[in-house]
Amino acid sequence: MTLLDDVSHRRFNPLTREWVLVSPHRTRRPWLGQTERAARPAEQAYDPECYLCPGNRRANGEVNPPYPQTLVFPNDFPALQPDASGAAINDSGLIVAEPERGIAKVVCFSPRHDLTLARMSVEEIEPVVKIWTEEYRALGAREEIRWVQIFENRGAMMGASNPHPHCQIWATESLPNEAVKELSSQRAYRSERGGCLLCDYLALELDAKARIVCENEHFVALTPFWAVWPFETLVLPRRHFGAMDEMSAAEARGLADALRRLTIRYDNLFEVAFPYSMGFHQSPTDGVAHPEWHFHAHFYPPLLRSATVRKFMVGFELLGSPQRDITPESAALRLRDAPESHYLDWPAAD
Ligand code: H2U
Ligand code: ZN
Repeated sequence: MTLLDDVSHRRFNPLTREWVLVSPHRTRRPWLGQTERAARPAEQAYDPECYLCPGNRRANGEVNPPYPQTLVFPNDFPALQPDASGAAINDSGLIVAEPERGIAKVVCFSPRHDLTLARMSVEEIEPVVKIWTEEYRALGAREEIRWVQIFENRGAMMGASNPHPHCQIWATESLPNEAVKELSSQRAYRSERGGCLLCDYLALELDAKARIVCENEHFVALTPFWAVWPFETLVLPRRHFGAMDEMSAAEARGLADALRRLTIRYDNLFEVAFPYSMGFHQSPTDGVAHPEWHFHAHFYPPLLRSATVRKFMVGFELLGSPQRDITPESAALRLRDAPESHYLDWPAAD
């Protein structure tokens, strides 16, 4: 890569078959634009105003039970309706719409309002992985559900409505855009080259080492060669499988451990509760086998150069292609160099 270290270039994303423009020579430009307030972790273990804390009332009037570990409930403001019906519209292939059935749920990771994945132990994250697995399996088994999207918006900057550790699940009748792109790329790769796109990619990255952030026996977190967001990462299992319900107990624990290590490094980068959107891409649940699909998680964090300066997707990025300044290699180096003990646990400096 040395040849491209200091020149504008574009990189190819084989999962989406899209390009990202990289401008490494531009990293020193001054910033006089908008700054954000640094995200501070919630301080109380229980917040009487929080609709996710145990014993509190939600918007629909229901009271949360005194849950000891995790809590799953149907989203009181669901973006999808299970019984959406009506005639599809198709006017000359130009004005096209169809009803979309689906289910939306909320999952609380912990009864503690002040925790985040980075502040939870592996033993505390394991039940979260178990709930994700059960929900993927149960929702995916429904005849009308073809895609189960588990995602976490963390931090007000990413639109999270509440610091209480939680994620959402949207299960849909059709495959969303990203799933369609990734499915077609993984299928084409398998039929043209005989192997798995992400298995082969992981082997290249393990060999190159430049973009590896952290790893354990079962999972590897890396900044993909084609990353768009400054500190974007991809979490990949070493073994080829499509979804959480194919994980062994050791792999489930390995996933909990990988998520913990990665989110601690994120928080330590700027010593803030690092905002991000993350989610899992698992095999479609459309009733056919998916030998091409390699389970993975994407982390898309918006912060760029400090706790208060974020990246915006504007201008050329909306009208052309996404663009980045710092290279994925330098982002990986900074994340790799960040300690694996959380900054809030560091001894106070005198
Ligand atoms: P976000 O933090 O990612 O916005 O997720 C919180 C979800 O919780 C959001 O989708 C739901 C919102 O609709 N919610 C309830 O289901 N019940 C409530 O009492 C408040 C919020
Ligand atoms: Zn709470």
